[in-house]
Amino acid sequence: MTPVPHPNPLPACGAREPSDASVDSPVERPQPSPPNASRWGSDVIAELLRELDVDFIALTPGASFRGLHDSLVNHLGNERPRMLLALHEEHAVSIAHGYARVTGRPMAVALHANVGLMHATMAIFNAWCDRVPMLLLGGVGPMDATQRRPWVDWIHTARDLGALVRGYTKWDDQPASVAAALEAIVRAWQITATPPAAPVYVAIDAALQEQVVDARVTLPPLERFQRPLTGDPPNEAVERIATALTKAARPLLLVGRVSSDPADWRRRVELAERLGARVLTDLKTGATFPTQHALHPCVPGMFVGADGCSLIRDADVILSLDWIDVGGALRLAGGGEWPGATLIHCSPDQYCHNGWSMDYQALPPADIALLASPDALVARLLERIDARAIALDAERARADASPRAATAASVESVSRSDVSVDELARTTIDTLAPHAPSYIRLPIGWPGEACRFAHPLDYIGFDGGGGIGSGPGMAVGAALALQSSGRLPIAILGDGDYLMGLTAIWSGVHYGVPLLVVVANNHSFFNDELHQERTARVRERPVENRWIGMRMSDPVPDLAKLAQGQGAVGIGPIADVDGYVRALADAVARVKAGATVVIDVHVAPEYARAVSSAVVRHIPGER
Ligand SMILES: Cc1ncc(C[n+]2csc(CCOP(=O)(O)OP(=O)(O)O)c2C)c(N)n1
Ligand SMILES: [Mg+2]
Repeated sequence: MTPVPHPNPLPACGAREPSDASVDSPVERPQPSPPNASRWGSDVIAELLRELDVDFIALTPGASFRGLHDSLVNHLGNERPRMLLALHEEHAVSIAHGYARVTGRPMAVALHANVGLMHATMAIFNAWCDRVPMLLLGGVGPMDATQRRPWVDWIHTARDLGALVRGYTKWDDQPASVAAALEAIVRAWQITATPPAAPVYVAIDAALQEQVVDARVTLPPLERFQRPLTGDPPNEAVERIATALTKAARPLLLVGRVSSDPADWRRRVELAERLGARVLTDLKTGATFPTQHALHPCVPGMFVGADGCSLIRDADVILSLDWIDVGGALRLAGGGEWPGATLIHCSPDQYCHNGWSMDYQALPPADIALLASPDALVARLLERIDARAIALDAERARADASPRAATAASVESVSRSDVSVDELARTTIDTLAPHAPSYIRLPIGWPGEACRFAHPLDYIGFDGGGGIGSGPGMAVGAALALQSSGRLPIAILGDGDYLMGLTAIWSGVHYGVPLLVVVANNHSFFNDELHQERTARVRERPVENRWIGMRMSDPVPDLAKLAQGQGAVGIGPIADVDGYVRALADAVARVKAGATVVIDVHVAPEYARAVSSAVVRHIPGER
């Protein structure tokens, strides 16, 4: 994701109404230490975080960073960065992930050695795959063994803690002095947000944090340590791409990881319209193109559907704007062969590919490949592509592209006793439409027909790495960032995702974050039921056993009570559409008054049909 100007600046510290959020409560805003107080290593590090303009530092406490913790509270007065207490390190990272998805800005996260970092790993992997910036700070040591307490300092020290996350962070370091720690953090701050953005990790020796530093240890002059400017697409390449696109009879744009700046959004629409190009988007990224536009004929999903595949096969020139797995999409469309279209692939992603993680996806057969910002390429193409030169083709394409019905009943109903997934989707979008909703997350089985996006904030995106349990944390982080946007933040989560990550809701309540979570509760890790069903079918075994080891029943967890037990408003269980409409009305009023609300809706164990056939990988031996 390209960092964009903060779309919804948070109020300056202390600028909110006193009742607005307990983040500003006096008990959490202690007096900072006087300017001439003695300075500890961690004081200088905390001062640097302030100079870097770090808004928040999410954490679950740990003694390996007790020095830094003290400096944030008692030296800086818990103001810029402000602490966000999370009940699990995975939530701390997910909160930072959701926040970065909305703002493009890195949040800091403090992680205890070794166990806190171990807890955080899945969420770090999610953030890595999603290419969001994040400054991970860890405590470690003391590395000087003579300073270690017996037992606990030994089990919470590792020689190379960064090795735990090196495969899915962009850079890591374990500096050996306070001055080196300052340099490492400035470097980390540059690297994390330089495209492709990704988390970075700096482990800071507990002994360095707790040593007294003299006046010679000063903050680096940050104005002299600017983030590097990244390369513009070369003129010659832009010229070739413009020529290929204007000559194309059936151009296709695959819009993937692009900026969430509304000006970039408008430029993408302009380019598609000038070219008369069809456009595909998907739900792995946030909203990137108006889904109801006539040039966007297919509904978005996690996978390219049959109609999207036929557009790919039909295209003669394809421009991939950092589409996630363009090689895989082309191979899927071609039934294992590459379709004949000329492929132009613009993505800075190769800069962060490594030998551990394969989230770089299939190698695309790119005729022109550009390691550059896709948004910069679109802007440059608009300077060269003259609408009049291709007006006839564009007209033809527009006439061909017939707008879809807004929703289609494309779900396979299994049970009528609960709300169907289609009913859940239709009721949610219709009821919330007047309230400017921002869909932070949608569940795996969501029908693409229910996605009506007209602005980057209409849909924030998915989890990046397919790590279940990130939903509640990401929802809290994104909702925190959306606070002054005038948007109604809503996350629709699977019950498995909610149950794995639900104590992140406590942080939302504690910090007064207005948020609506709707749990599409099918009492199951249902995605995997589909896998078991297909496996059983191929092996000619009883498919009716697909639920065993999947269903969360006997007892059925009471999701509303689990929310109430953390101080949130919990509504439900709801098992009918009328009840859901009433619950939504109640929830909207409460969220607008500042509450964190969870609605438990019992839904039929089913996915939208197009989704069920796409999520299950082909099984060897299957016909
Ligand atoms: C951490 C983790 N564990 C297991 C999985 C495998 N997995 C993928 S989807 C899924 C089910 C998710 O359940 P839920 O959130 O209730 O969504 P549903 O499929 O029921 O709609 C599971 C277990 C995963 N992706 N991540
Ligand atoms: Mg489920």
